[in-house]
Amino acid sequence: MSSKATDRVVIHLDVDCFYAQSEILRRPWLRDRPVGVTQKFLVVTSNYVARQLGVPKMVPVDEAKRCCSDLVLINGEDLTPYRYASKLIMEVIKRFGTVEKRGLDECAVDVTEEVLKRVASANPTSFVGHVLGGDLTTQATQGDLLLMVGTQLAAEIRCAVEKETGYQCSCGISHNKMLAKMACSLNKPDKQTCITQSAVNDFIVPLPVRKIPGVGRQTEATLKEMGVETMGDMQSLTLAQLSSKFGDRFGNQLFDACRGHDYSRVQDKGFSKSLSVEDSFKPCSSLDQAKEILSCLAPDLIARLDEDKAETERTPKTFTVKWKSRGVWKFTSTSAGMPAELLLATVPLGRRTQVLVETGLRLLSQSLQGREFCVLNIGATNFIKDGSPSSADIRSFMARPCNTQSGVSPTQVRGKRQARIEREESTHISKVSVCIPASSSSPTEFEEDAEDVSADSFKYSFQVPGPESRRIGLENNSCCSQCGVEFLDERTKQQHLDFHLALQLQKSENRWLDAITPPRKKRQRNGTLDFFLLK
Ligand code: TTP
Ligand code: MG
Repeated sequence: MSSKATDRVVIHLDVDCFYAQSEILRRPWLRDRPVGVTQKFLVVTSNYVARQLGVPKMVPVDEAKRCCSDLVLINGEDLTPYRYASKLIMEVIKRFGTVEKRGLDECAVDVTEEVLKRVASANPTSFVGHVLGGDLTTQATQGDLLLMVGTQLAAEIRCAVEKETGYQCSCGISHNKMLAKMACSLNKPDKQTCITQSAVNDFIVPLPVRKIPGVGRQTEATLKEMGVETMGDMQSLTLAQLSSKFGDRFGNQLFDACRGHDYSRVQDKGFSKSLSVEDSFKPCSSLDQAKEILSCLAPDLIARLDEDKAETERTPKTFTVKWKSRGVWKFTSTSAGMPAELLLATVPLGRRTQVLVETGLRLLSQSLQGREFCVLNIGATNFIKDGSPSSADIRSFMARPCNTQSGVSPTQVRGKRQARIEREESTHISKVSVCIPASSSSPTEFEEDAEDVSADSFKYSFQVPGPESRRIGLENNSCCSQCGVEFLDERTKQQHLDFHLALQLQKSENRWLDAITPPRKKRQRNGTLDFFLLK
C-alpha cells in the first residue's frame, strides 16, 4: 500500500436532518415531536423522531402522513434560514483545517496539519467513536495513529459546532475524501465513524458502484453491461479496460476508487462561480405560466444575491435563464447583462422582482419559441470583485455626481490625471479633454485647444459619439444599447452612459500613452484618474 494513500486525515461532516434541525432550533417545543419539512408535495427531510416512526427523507407528503398521523409539517421552501445556518456552521469548521464545502450541510476538512502536530507532542492510544478495523491487539500502524487523532479532532469539531451554533452533525474520518464521506453515513445522528486502512477492502467490496463519486445512472448501466455491479466486481477490471470504456481520467479514478483510493485533495473552492434558484413543475409552454414561475423564483434569487453581496463583496455581470423539457437531461441556457436595478438593495423588492421577471421573459420568449419546459433555473454568474481594477473605476465613477454646471473648471491637482467630458446637446457627441500634469509641473488649466503635448503637462482630446446619438427618438428604450443593462431612471441612465464614456476615455488614454511612450509619461499611468463631468 502506498504511503500516499494513508498519509492524510480527512473528516467529512454532515449536519443531521439539517432543515428539520433548523426548524426545531427555532421552535424548541417540537424537539421530541415527529417533524417533516416540506417543499411542495414532498417531505424533503424529517427529524430522527419521525424517521423512527417510518418517515424517511424525500417522501410524498401523503405517504408521510399515512406513516405518521402526528407528523408536524413545516414548509421549508424559503432556504434563507438554512443558508444562514450553513454559513455559521462552516465558519466554525474552518478553524480546524482546509474546508471543501460539498453542499449546504456537508463538507470535507483536511485536518492533517493539526493531526501531525498533535501526534508529535503526544502518543495517541485510542479512537473516539465508532471504528472499522483499527484492531489494537496488533501494533497500530502510523496511519492508524493519525486517524486516532483525527477522531479526537472530529469530536472536537462536532462539539464546537453544537456549542456555537446549536446544530448536531455526524462525521466520517478516514485517509481520503471518498472514504470519509462513506464513513459519515454509517452512524447517524450525532455520531462519528472512522474507517481505518485495514478495514477498507472488506468495507468496500460489497458496495454498489453508485457509491463511487461521479458514477451516475448512465455509468452504472454501462458497468452493468460489463457484468460489474459492486466495487468488488470492478476490482477485476484492468486499468486498460476501464480507460478504454470511460477515458483515461475517469477510468483511472474508477480503478482507484474501487480499491478505496481517492487522491483528490480537499480544496477550498472559494465562493461559487454562479448563484441560481430552480423549480420544476408540470410541463408548460406559455409565457404567462413562465411569468408566474419567474415571479415565484425571483425573490429567492434576489435574497441570495443580497446575501452573496454582503458576504463576498462582488457583483454578477450576467443574468442567466435555463430551462429543460421533460425527459431531456441538458438545460438550454440563455443570458443577458445583469440589470443594474436588480442588484440595488435600495430598490423595493417588488420593482426588483418586476425587472427580473421582465428580463427573464424576454430571454425565454426568444429561447423557448413555444416549446414545452418543466424545469426553470434563473441565476447570476460572471462575478467581479468590487474594488478590483475592472470595477473600481466604475464604482468611483458612478459614485461621483455629475456636474451639471457648464464651464466649471476642474480643480487642478498636481500629479493626477483629469478629464473633462463635454457633451454636445445637439449632436450627442462628447468631447473628452484630458490633462495629465507631469509630477514636476505646476498646475495647468484646461485649454480649448488641448491637443498639444507639452513637456510639463500632457493634454489631448478626442470625440466620443455618445450612446445617446444612436438613441435619438428612443426615449422609451430603457436598456443600454452597448451592454443591455437596464436603466432605473434618467439619473442612473446618465451615470451608466458616463461609465461607458469613462471606459472609452481610459482605453483612448492608454492607447495614447502607449503611442508616445516616453518613460516619464508612462509612469503616470499608475496615477489616480479623476473625472469631472461637464454637461
Ligand atoms: P441531507 O444531508 O441529505 O439530509 P439531512 O441533513 O436532512 O439528513 P441526514 O441526517 O440524513 O443528513 O440533505 C441536507 C438537506 O438538504 C436536507 O435537510 C433537506 C435538503 N434536501 C433537499 O432539499 N432535497 C434532497 O433531495 C435532499 C436529499 C435533501
Ligand atoms: Mg445532512
